[in-house]
Amino acid sequence: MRIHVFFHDHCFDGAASAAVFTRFYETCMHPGSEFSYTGLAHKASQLFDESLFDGNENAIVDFKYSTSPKLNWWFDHHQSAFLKPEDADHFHQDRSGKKFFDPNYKSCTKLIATITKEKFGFETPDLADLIHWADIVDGALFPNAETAVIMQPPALRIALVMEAGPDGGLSQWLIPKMTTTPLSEIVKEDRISRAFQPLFEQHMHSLEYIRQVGKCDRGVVFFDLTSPGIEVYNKFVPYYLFPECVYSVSVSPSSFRTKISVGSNPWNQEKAVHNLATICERYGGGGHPRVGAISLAPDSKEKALAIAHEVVTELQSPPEIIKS
Ligand SMILES: [Mn+2]
Repeated sequence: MRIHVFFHDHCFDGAASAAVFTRFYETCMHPGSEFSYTGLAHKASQLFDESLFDGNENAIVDFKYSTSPKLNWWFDHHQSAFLKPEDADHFHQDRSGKKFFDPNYKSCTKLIATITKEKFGFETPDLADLIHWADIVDGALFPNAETAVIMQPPALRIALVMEAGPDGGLSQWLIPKMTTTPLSEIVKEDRISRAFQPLFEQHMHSLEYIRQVGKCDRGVVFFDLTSPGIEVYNKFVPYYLFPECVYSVSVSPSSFRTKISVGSNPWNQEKAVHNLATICERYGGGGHPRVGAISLAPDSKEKALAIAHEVVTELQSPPEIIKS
């Protein structure tokens, strides 16, 4: 069997999900299957090209639903998993027993591990560390901002290389390794360690820039990274630098989009009462209740700044109605 697995690209949870799914499939479905992997990114308009579903079986993990009849397996935990209401209806009518959605999970990796254990009896003690860290990384479950920013644990170093690295084929190389090799070994691989050092220096550089231009007002820190052209930053930096803030809003550039990131301080959650996915959805974005993003076309800096300003203002005021 040839299995084509689609996963959330440049994302630790996306790769870990693909790795756990692979082990599950090999163990419980068809031993000796051949796997290929394709990463997917959230763009202003992400449509699935059906011709991509060219495996004997096709799977999507940690990414939006597709109604294609060629999609056999699907696991996701994003609140905005469905592009259209019809997609959600299609999913709810599915009786294959191979498509699963639960937005209460912190990571898709944990969702896959839990469901495959419950429904298919899949046991995977050697992947417990990978599953544990996918949950921490994707769920922002760090004990403090310093752990997330200083990055001692191997999973965090690998996540940095994955999220920020220009190495396009990294996930395809990493996913098969993740199925069998401990993170403490993977982190020592040249392909990771060589990429890590300059990225960590860049990370410290962007940290200093955000320290200079970031402003925290009424619980919301805002910074614009379009002028220095900083495409990626560690999302915990604002909370490390401004521990008193509740939300962070930023605008960052890249070749294929202008991105507005909206996050909430994991160490100040009792004050974070807005649903960020709902706010972002209003502007065509999405995410989770505690973290979301809006993608615009690459030349939309002014529009992005205007939207960011609206979001900042909204987050500075209490939600109009808090439904219980
Ligand atoms: Mn995820």
